[in-house]
Amino acid sequence: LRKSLERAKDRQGPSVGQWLEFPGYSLAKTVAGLGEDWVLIDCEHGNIADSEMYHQIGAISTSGVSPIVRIAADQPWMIKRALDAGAHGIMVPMCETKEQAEAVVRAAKYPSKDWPQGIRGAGAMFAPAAFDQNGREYYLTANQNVVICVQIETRLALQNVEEIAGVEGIDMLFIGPNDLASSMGYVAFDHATISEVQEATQTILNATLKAGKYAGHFALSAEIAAQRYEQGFHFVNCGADIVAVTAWMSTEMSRLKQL
Ligand code: 3PY
Repeated sequence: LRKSLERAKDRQGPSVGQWLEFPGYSLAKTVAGLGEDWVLIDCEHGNIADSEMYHQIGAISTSGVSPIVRIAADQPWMIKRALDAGAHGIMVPMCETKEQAEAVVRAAKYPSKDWPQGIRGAGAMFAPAAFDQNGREYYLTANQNVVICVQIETRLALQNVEEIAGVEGIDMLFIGPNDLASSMGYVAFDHATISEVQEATQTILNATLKAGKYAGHFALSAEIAAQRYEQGFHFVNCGADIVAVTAWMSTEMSRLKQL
């Protein structure tokens, strides 16, 4: 995951992935063979329970792709579960303050000389395999390898974005455009056409780049993903399982009705 992010920083192509809302080993295994750098397991809005998250992480990581988990909320125990299952990165929704971002970092780091403030408990049984490491190696390298990402998706987060971007240990800021628009009082799905949202997006991107962090943006098509990469973002998805299923099936249904 970090390699793909560095590649994107060198403008050698985006760190690109897909987004899962549905559970299932087979789905994750199928999607993880499509040439992505990462696949995100959405435990915030998806229908993906804790044990399903474990299965999907195994399916994705054994395909040589990085599993990322979007946890449901900024709770240390959720961060611990995702990392112990073997996530290469975590995405934390609705981060609004520097204090919240600092708490996320503490929860995601093992206590060590470099991170004495870390509170992650030792005892990850499945994570080493997801990194192709033994337990000792994993324990020694997780603090450097795991990518910590917070979502900037509210007005308050926008106000505090420079402080959040400056928090040591936060690797990436990821914009959730639907929630950002919603928090500004618009209909979430209209975000792409609202100038206030697009100005906020640029402000967040500028603060992220200024702090030397990775910038991510949600995208549901190759075109949008490419536009966001051109704009300066590093990390973009280019679809989601539920969108792919509904788009393909509804197209075929209407085509059949025309035949
Ligand atoms: C948003 O668009 O608000 C997201 O968080 C992406 O799912």
